[in-house]
Amino acid sequence: MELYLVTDEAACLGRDLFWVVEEAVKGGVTMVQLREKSLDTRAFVERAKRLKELLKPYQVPLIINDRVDVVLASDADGVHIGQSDMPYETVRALLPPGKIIGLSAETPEHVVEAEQWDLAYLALSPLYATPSKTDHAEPWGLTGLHWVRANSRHPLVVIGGLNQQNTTEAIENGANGIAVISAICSAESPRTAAAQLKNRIQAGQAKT
Ligand code: TZP
Ligand code: MG
Repeated sequence: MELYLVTDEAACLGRDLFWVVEEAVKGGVTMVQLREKSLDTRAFVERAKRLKELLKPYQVPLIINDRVDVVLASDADGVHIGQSDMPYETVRALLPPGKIIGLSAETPEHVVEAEQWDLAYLALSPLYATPSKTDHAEPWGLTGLHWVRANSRHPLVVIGGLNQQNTTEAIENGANGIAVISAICSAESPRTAAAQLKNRIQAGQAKT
């Protein structure tokens, strides 16, 4: 989850979502989350199956937002849950062994509670305010990121407002990875944008 792409067709400037994802993966994306807030279930499953096939040769894991049933139906690699989705224990009990779970944390209480769980990553949501998610919580900012780093054993992903300008500092300040929608989906070249973000991540890692 070093460079984690979260999909949003509406952010793709009219271009095909599968093309955007494949370009981004060629540029260096290491994990993809299919996030669909308005597709019906059948279309969601079809899209998940197609993405899973697309990502297989690249060995990039596919994570499904919110929906454990879509993970099972598409044989995706795991699920991303938020604080109002199915609770962790229920998700873990429903998933076969080997599937991974990522969780969004919006408050210090969420971070502390998550210490007891087996998570592939904890996502600080949002790091910065972003128009890509209108109902987001109070941003963590770098001060919040510092606190979480000191209080969590999980790999940390930051999401919300990450771009070419602020990626390096997020990594320097304790994030293990960044998750983006618009910095890749809305870029003129998703492939170049991903490659440049990867460089910014590496620059941050070199300073830590
Ligand atoms: N969750 C918290 S912020 C966000 C999500 C899905 C949107 C991130 O989009 P962007 O364009 O990378 O700020
Ligand atoms: Mg959710």
